[in-house]
Amino acid sequence: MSQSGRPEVLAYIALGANLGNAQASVLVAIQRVASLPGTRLIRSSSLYRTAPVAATGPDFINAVVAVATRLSAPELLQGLQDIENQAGRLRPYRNAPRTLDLDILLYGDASMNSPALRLPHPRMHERAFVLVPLAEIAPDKVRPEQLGALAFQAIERLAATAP
Ligand code: PH2
Ligand code: MG
Ligand code: MG
Repeated sequence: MSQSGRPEVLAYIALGANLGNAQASVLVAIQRVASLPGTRLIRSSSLYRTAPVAATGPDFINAVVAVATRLSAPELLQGLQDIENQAGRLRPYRNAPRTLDLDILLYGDASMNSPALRLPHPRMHERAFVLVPLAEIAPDKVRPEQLGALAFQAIERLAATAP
Protein backbone atom coordinates (compact mmCIF):
# COMPACT_ATOMS: atom_id res chain seq x y z
CA MET A 1 0.00 0.00 0.00
CA SER A 2 1.09 3.58 -0.61
CA GLN A 3 0.07 5.13 2.69
CA SER A 4 3.46 6.16 4.09
CA GLY A 5 3.56 9.72 2.75
CA ARG A 6 -0.01 10.64 3.61
CA PRO A 7 -1.12 12.63 6.64
CA GLU A 8 -3.04 10.82 9.36
CA VAL A 9 -6.82 11.04 9.28
CA LEU A 10 -9.00 10.39 12.33
CA ALA A 11 -11.57 7.73 11.49
CA TYR A 12 -14.34 6.19 13.60
CA ILE A 13 -15.22 2.53 13.08
CA ALA A 14 -18.24 0.62 14.41
CA LEU A 15 -17.79 -3.03 15.34
CA GLY A 16 -20.63 -5.54 15.73
CA ALA A 17 -21.08 -9.29 16.07
CA ASN A 18 -23.95 -11.63 16.98
CA LEU A 19 -22.74 -15.10 15.99
CA GLY A 20 -20.23 -17.30 17.81
CA ASN A 21 -18.23 -15.75 20.65
CA ALA A 22 -19.20 -12.18 19.80
CA GLN A 23 -17.30 -10.54 22.67
CA ALA A 24 -14.06 -12.31 21.74
CA SER A 25 -14.58 -11.52 18.04
CA VAL A 26 -14.98 -7.80 18.74
CA LEU A 27 -11.96 -7.68 21.06
CA VAL A 28 -9.74 -9.52 18.54
CA ALA A 29 -11.06 -7.26 15.77
CA ILE A 30 -10.08 -4.13 17.70
CA GLN A 31 -6.50 -5.42 17.83
CA ARG A 32 -6.55 -6.30 14.12
CA VAL A 33 -7.88 -2.87 13.17
CA ALA A 34 -5.13 -1.29 15.30
CA SER A 35 -2.58 -3.42 13.39
CA LEU A 36 -3.62 -2.31 9.89
CA PRO A 37 -0.74 -0.67 8.02
CA GLY A 38 -0.27 3.02 8.82
CA THR A 39 -2.96 2.82 11.49
CA ARG A 40 -2.94 3.31 15.28
CA LEU A 41 -5.68 3.03 17.86
CA ILE A 42 -6.66 6.32 19.52
CA ARG A 43 -9.72 5.39 21.60
CA SER A 44 -11.86 2.36 22.17
CA SER A 45 -15.36 2.37 23.68
CA SER A 46 -16.75 -0.10 26.18
CA LEU A 47 -18.42 -3.20 24.78
CA TYR A 48 -22.22 -2.99 24.66
CA ARG A 49 -24.87 -5.70 24.47
CA THR A 50 -27.61 -4.49 22.11
CA ALA A 51 -30.92 -5.78 20.78
CA PRO A 52 -30.94 -6.38 16.98
CA VAL A 53 -32.16 -3.32 15.03
CA ALA A 54 -33.83 -4.17 11.70
CA ALA A 55 -32.16 -7.57 11.96
CA THR A 56 -32.86 -11.01 13.39
CA GLY A 57 -30.88 -13.37 15.58
CA PRO A 58 -29.21 -13.12 18.97
CA ASP A 59 -28.28 -9.88 20.74
CA PHE A 60 -25.21 -8.11 19.36
CA ILE A 61 -21.97 -7.05 20.95
CA ASN A 62 -21.13 -3.57 19.66
CA ALA A 63 -18.31 -1.06 20.14
CA VAL A 64 -16.79 1.95 18.39
CA VAL A 65 -13.09 2.78 18.01
CA ALA A 66 -11.20 5.85 16.83
CA VAL A 67 -8.06 5.30 14.75
CA ALA A 68 -5.53 7.62 13.19
CA THR A 69 -4.76 6.18 9.78
CA ARG A 70 -2.67 6.98 6.72
CA LEU A 71 -4.81 4.60 4.64
CA SER A 72 -7.21 6.18 2.16
CA ALA A 73 -10.89 5.52 2.86
CA PRO A 74 -11.08 2.75 0.20
CA GLU A 75 -7.88 1.17 1.57
CA LEU A 76 -9.30 1.28 5.10
CA LEU A 77 -12.54 -0.28 3.87
CA GLN A 78 -10.59 -3.07 2.16
CA GLY A 79 -8.57 -3.68 5.34
CA LEU A 80 -11.78 -3.92 7.37
CA GLN A 81 -13.34 -6.33 4.88
CA ASP A 82 -10.22 -8.52 5.08
CA ILE A 83 -10.62 -8.62 8.88
CA GLU A 84 -14.34 -9.50 8.51
CA ASN A 85 -13.42 -12.34 6.15
CA GLN A 86 -10.70 -13.56 8.52
CA ALA A 87 -13.44 -13.82 11.16
CA GLY A 88 -15.44 -16.10 8.87
CA ARG A 89 -18.00 -13.52 7.77
CA LEU A 90 -20.66 -14.88 5.39
CA ARG A 91 -23.32 -12.76 3.69
CA PRO A 92 -26.30 -15.09 3.02
CA TYR A 93 -28.81 -12.14 3.08
CA ARG A 94 -28.99 -8.50 4.12
CA ASN A 95 -28.50 -7.94 7.88
CA ALA A 96 -28.05 -11.69 8.47
CA PRO A 97 -26.48 -12.64 11.83
CA ARG A 98 -22.74 -12.15 11.50
CA THR A 99 -19.47 -13.19 13.12
CA LEU A 100 -18.13 -9.66 12.56
CA ASP A 101 -19.23 -6.40 10.96
CA LEU A 102 -16.88 -3.43 10.65
CA ASP A 103 -18.33 -0.17 9.33
CA ILE A 104 -16.56 3.15 8.78
CA LEU A 105 -18.72 5.81 10.46
CA LEU A 106 -16.56 8.88 9.83
CA TYR A 107 -13.31 9.39 7.92
CA GLY A 108 -12.08 12.81 8.94
CA ASP A 109 -14.70 15.20 7.64
CA ALA A 110 -14.97 13.37 4.31
CA SER A 111 -18.27 12.98 2.62
CA MET A 112 -18.43 10.30 -0.02
CA ASN A 113 -21.21 8.60 -1.94
CA SER A 114 -19.86 5.72 -3.98
CA PRO A 115 -21.58 2.34 -4.38
CA ALA A 116 -18.92 0.78 -2.12
CA LEU A 117 -18.75 3.45 0.57
CA ARG A 118 -21.00 6.23 1.86
CA LEU A 119 -19.58 8.67 4.39
CA PRO A 120 -20.60 9.68 6.96
CA HIS A 121 -22.31 6.31 7.47
CA PRO A 122 -25.87 7.00 6.23
CA ARG A 123 -27.70 5.21 9.08
CA MET A 124 -25.46 6.02 12.05
CA HIS A 125 -27.91 8.51 13.57
CA GLU A 126 -30.73 5.93 13.60
CA ARG A 127 -28.83 3.48 15.78
CA ALA A 128 -28.22 3.58 19.52
CA PHE A 129 -25.70 0.72 19.09
CA VAL A 130 -23.56 3.23 17.15
CA LEU A 131 -24.33 6.57 18.81
CA VAL A 132 -24.00 5.46 22.44
CA PRO A 133 -20.46 4.02 22.09
CA LEU A 134 -19.50 6.89 19.76
CA ALA A 135 -20.68 9.42 22.35
CA GLU A 136 -18.59 7.61 24.99
CA ILE A 137 -15.33 8.20 23.06
CA ALA A 138 -16.25 11.37 21.10
CA PRO A 139 -18.98 13.34 22.86
CA ASP A 140 -18.54 16.22 20.39
CA LYS A 141 -19.74 13.98 17.53
CA VAL A 142 -23.17 13.25 19.02
CA ARG A 143 -25.85 15.72 20.16
CA PRO A 144 -27.92 14.86 23.25
CA GLU A 145 -31.18 15.11 21.31
CA GLN A 146 -29.87 12.54 18.81
CA LEU A 147 -29.21 10.14 21.67
CA GLY A 148 -32.55 10.95 23.29
CA ALA A 149 -34.41 10.07 20.09
CA LEU A 150 -33.02 6.52 20.32
CA ALA A 151 -33.72 5.90 24.00
CA PHE A 152 -36.23 3.17 23.06
CA GLN A 153 -33.46 0.95 21.60
CA ALA A 154 -32.17 -1.55 24.18
CA ILE A 155 -28.45 -1.18 24.95
CA GLU A 156 -26.46 -2.31 27.97
CA ARG A 157 -22.88 -1.26 28.72
CA LEU A 158 -20.50 -4.15 29.47
CA ALA A 159 -16.76 -4.24 30.06
CA ALA A 160 -14.46 -1.36 29.22
CA THR A 161 -11.77 -1.99 26.60
CA ALA A 162 -8.33 -0.36 26.45
CA PRO A 163 -7.28 2.32 25.66
N1 PH2 B 1 -26.01 -4.15 12.57
C1 PH2 B 1 -26.85 -4.11 11.54
C2 PH2 B 1 -28.29 -4.20 11.69
N2 PH2 B 1 -28.73 -4.28 13.05
N3 PH2 B 1 -28.36 -4.29 15.35
C3 PH2 B 1 -27.51 -4.24 16.38
N4 PH2 B 1 -27.99 -4.24 17.63
N5 PH2 B 1 -26.16 -4.17 16.21
C4 PH2 B 1 -25.61 -4.16 14.96
O1 PH2 B 1 -24.35 -4.11 14.82
C5 PH2 B 1 -26.49 -4.21 13.84
C6 PH2 B 1 -27.88 -4.27 14.08
C7 PH2 B 1 -26.35 -3.98 10.16
O2 PH2 B 1 -25.01 -3.93 10.07
MG1 MG C 1 -23.32 -2.65 9.77
MG1 MG D 1 -21.05 -3.63 7.33
